[in-house]
Amino acid sequence: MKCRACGGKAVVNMRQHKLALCKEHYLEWVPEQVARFIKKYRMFGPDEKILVAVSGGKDSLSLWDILIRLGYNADGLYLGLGINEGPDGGADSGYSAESRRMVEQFALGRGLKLHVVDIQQEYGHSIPALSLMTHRGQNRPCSVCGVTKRHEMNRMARELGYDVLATGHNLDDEAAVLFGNTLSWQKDFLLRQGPMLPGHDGLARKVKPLCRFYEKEMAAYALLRGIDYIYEECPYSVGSTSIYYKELLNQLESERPGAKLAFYLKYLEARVSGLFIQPEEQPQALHTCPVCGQPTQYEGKCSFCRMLEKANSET
Ligand code: Q46
Ligand code: ZN
Ligand code: ZN
Repeated sequence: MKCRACGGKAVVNMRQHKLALCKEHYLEWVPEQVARFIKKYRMFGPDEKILVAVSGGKDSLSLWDILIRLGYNADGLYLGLGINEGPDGGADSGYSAESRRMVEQFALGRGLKLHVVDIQQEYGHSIPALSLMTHRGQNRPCSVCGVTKRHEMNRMARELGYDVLATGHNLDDEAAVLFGNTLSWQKDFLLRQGPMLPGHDGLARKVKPLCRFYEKEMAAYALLRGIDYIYEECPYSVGSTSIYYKELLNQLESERPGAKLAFYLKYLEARVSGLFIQPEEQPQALHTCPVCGQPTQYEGKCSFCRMLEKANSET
């Protein structure tokens, strides 16, 4: 297989794009594509301040690397979830400790600015502890984790004066979410899924510059760039519905290369053509949480503050 750009030995072959590239040209192609998507979906301009949510995985660290290579003003945000299960367990080992090490090493090695919020230090409970206290002893932390991450990412973006919050969701992530929402025609969720969600009522603008890259394309990028990342997934992701949907979509993709990308892109076209958004259905106006001051769709306290209150009443 030869590189389309130089005729040298190709190391990446993207069947869905009918494109094979050598290391050098692949490492140029990825940021060029990201720059194109940033422009196409009007994510942000050259002078805006970007906060990149980094988990220590290949996608978020690659995104940070690419934005810096493209000359953007991008700082990192790491949320310490206190998930210490994993190979060794214990407070300074396991998933959270290892992922934090990866992120800190990445930032330090490149002289980048990293903000760290440790949820346990900030609020008195780790994510698994919050989950146990709010789900009557059941250890299913993903919903608590999702609420907390959304709350903290928005809080930090606003408090620190960033224009936009960027996450490393790739095409496999986005297609799996879309598949789940489509199976049950979750119109509200479908409305809110896109490469760029404008900020409003105290909600930061959110962007996903990697949403058109296959997971294996990002893995290849991280590997070829020599980015050290945490290979393990969060232990609570095992057996999740989203992993099941990813497997189904991978089966489809293996027989029909490009099917996953087409599914997502056709959805984006339908979305802008007004299939989902009727003119009278603009985003719902938000209320302000009286406890933390963050936007919420409920009148009264936001989901995060209600959850924290419940956990504190249990202790
Ligand atoms: S980090 Fe949190 Fe995920 Fe772990 S506890 Fe669940 S939601 S699986 S992306
Ligand atoms: Zn080449
Ligand atoms: Zn609140």
